[in-house]
Amino acid sequence: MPEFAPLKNDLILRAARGEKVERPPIWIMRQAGRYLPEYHEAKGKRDFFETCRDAEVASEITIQPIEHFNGLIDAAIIFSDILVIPQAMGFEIDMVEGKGPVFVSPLRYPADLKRVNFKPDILKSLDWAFKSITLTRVKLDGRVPLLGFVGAPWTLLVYMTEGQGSKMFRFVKEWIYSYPKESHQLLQAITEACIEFLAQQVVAGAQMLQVFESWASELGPREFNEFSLPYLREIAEKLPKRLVELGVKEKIPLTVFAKGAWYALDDLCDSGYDTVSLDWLYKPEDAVKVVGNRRITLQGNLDPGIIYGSDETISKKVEEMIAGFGGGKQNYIINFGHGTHPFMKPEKIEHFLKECHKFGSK
Ligand code: 1CP
Repeated sequence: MPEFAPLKNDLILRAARGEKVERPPIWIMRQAGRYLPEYHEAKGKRDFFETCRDAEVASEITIQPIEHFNGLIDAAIIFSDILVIPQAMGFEIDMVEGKGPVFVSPLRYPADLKRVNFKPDILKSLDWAFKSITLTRVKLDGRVPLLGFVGAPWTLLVYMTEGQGSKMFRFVKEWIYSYPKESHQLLQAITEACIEFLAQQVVAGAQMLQVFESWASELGPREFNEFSLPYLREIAEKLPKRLVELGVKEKIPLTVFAKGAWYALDDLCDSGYDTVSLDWLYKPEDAVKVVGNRRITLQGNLDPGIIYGSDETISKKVEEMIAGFGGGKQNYIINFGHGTHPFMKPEKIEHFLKECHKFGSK
C-alpha cells in the first residue's frame, strides 16, 4: 500500500468504531456534483464516465466540497458511480444529459446472460478507479478520510434489467418472479465483483466504505430477505477476509445504506456492518431503540429536501435530528437520508453544515 500523509481529521473513523467523539462527523451523499458550479467547470463538456476515468479531474471534483465548505465536511467520497461494476461485467452505458444513465442493451431474458462477464478482472477493468483513489488520497494530504463505495447487488440488478432508473420496475420484477434461479446467479456474480472492487479500493487508499442499496424500497420484507439481504451479508462477511489476503492490517469501517428498507433495520444491525445509514422514513429515536446495545453507528437521516426550506426550518430540523440520535457524541454520523439534488443552493447546504457543527458540539 502506498504511504499517505497522516490524518488530521479522523472523526468519522472514530465514530464508525463506536468511540466517543467531540461532535458527530458529517458528510453528504452526492456532496460532489451538479449543485456545485465548480463541478461543471471542472467537468466541462466531457462525458460523465470519461470524467470518472480521468484521475486528475475526478480527484479534483472529489475534493471540491471539502474546499468549498472549508472545514465543515469530515469525509470525501470518491467521484465515481455505482454503475462501474455493470461496465466491468460487460454492459455499455450512456450517460444522457438531463436524464441519467441508460444501458444500451439491458437484460430481458435469461438467454441474455451469455452477454454478461460473470468473472470480470476487477483490478484490470477498473484500474482507473484505483488510480483515481490513490491520487485523491495524495491530494487530500490527510485533511479528511476518503470513502470508497459500490452499488449493492440488488440495486445493480435493477439497472442491468431495467436499463435505467424506473418507476414501475417491470423488468426486474419479471426477472425475480419469473427467473429467480437466474436472478440469483447474477446477484451472486455481482456480489463477488463488489467484494473485489471494495477490497481493491482499500488497497488503493479508501479508508471507509459504503454499500448503496438505493432500490431496496422496491422490495417487500420477504423479497428483501431473498434478493438483497443475503448478498449484503456476504459482502460484509467476505470483505474482511479478502482484505487480510491483500495484506490490509487495519479494520476498515463498512456502511450499508438500504433506502426504504425500514423493516430491515433489525436484520441490518446483525449483518456485519459497522454503520447503518438511514433514510428519512425513520424517526431517529425509534432507530436508536431498534439498535439497542448492539455495536452499530447510525448515519443519516434528514430529507435532503430540507435544503429547500428556510434557514430557520433547517436549523430546527438539524437540532431535532441530532437530539433524536441522542446528541450525536457516540455511534452517530450526520448525513442526509439520500443524495443532494442538482438544484440545491450551496449557501443553503453551508447553513445546514454550520448548524450541524453548532448543535453537534453542544
Ligand atoms: O459526491 C458523491 O457522492 C459522488 C459520487 C457518486 C456516488 C456515490 C455519484 C456521482 N454517484 C454515486 C452513487 C450512485 N449512482 C447511486 C447511489 C446513490 C443514490 O442512490 O443516489 C445511484 C443510484 C447512481 C446511479 C446514477 N448515476 C444516477 C441515478 C439514475 C436513476 O435515475 O436511477 C445518476 C443520475 C447517475 C449519474 C451521476 N453519478 C454521480 C453524478 C454526479 C451523476 C450526475 C452526472 C452528471 O450529469 O453530471
